[in-house]
Amino acid sequence: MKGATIRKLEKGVFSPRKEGKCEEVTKIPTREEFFRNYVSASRPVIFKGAAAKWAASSKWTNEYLKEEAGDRQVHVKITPDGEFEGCDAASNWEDHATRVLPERVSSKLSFPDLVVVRPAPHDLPFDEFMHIIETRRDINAYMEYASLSSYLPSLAEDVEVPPFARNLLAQAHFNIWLGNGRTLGKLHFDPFDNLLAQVAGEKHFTIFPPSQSQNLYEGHIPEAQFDFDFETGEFKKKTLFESTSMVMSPVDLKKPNFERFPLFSEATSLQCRVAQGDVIFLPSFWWHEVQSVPDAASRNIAVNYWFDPFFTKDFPCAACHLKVSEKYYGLLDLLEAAVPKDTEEPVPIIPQEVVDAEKTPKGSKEDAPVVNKPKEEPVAKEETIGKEKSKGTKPAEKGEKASKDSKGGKDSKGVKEKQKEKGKDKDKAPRVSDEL
Ligand SMILES: O=C(O)CCC(=O)C(=O)O
Repeated sequence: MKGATIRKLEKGVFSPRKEGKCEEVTKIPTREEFFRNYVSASRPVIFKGAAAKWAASSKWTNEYLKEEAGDRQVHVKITPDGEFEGCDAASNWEDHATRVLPERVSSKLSFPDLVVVRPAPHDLPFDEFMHIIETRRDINAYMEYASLSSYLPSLAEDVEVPPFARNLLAQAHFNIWLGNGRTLGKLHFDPFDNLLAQVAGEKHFTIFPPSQSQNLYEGHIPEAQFDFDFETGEFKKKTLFESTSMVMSPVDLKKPNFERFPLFSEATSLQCRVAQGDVIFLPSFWWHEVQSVPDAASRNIAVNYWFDPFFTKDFPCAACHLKVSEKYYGLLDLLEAAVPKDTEEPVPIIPQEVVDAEKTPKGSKEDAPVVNKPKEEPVAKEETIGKEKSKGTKPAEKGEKASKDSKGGKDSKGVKEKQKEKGKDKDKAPRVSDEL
């Protein structure tokens, strides 16, 4: 019985074949509806206003944040142009002349001339960081995927996992994203189910389903990291690493190079505008680029929960399909219990016309010219310290991942120590990278 359900879910994952917008709902779902219609369908959705009543929405003025947590030490990332983890030519980096990648790494690279650019890491008191956000226009400092409960624990009580997502998936990380609202997280995926709540400002997501991974050239890309001198304000493109990112796309959505990445012309995206108070559900392995937009106080604040994924897959592996994680087989009873006796179909809350529109066959008028566009709006990235592909996406990444996460320092210890050894960003919550 479960086998049939699993096959049906895996075959039925949401995979839009024409450009469009994210679904938006104003009715907050029950836990069963959330699971059935979104999590177990790998279907993104925006729940309008689902976090509007959070205490954070009214309390988190800049003054309150500084008063409450100003003396906490935080870990931030800095870039000159607001782009976080985009790709660059390796030849632009100082170390380039002397770097020789070992065969075990170079043999895995489809684009050996490219690097994923990590921002410069910096630790400082939170009130100094807020001062930078408020006053400096020459640099872009971002607390990205920073553990809220580790760095700013007193703020954690002002937010909560939305009721429809409680007691469902296992929480892996609990992050704050706080910046000047001019940051662009470049195109990537995360091996987590993501619920992100917008506290201040907006985020504009451009998203692509996991089925587009070949069109987005999923693969290993070596990493580099900016050096930043706080005294002089100077950035240097200095350090190249042997480690590789496994989750970033080499395609630049703002200026796609169709000659180099011809399959990208086949990729179809959805645009998702997450306004203040909204919560977006972004299923695991969905590609996303995220343009932040500031509020009137020139900042952008979001909080997100990353959950161990309901659908998992090996990565990087552009041809691999999503599989229901064994970890969640027990949850399938929720689907079976909710199915009316005389039918095996789950009860949709998605309007039938939306379902029909999605089934429009490729080559039909509607899905004709696939324009990839976010001419105006880019999107996000993020990193994860990776693992060997053969180890899959299970607890491995979790242990390696990121920064101090919502489960405290335990999970991050391995990562921190490894990164210290490597001289890299000590507790970046990686956009999965790999030591090949
Ligand atoms: O908001 C951003 O800058 C990126 C967000 C993101 O990548 C995520 O929520 O996974």
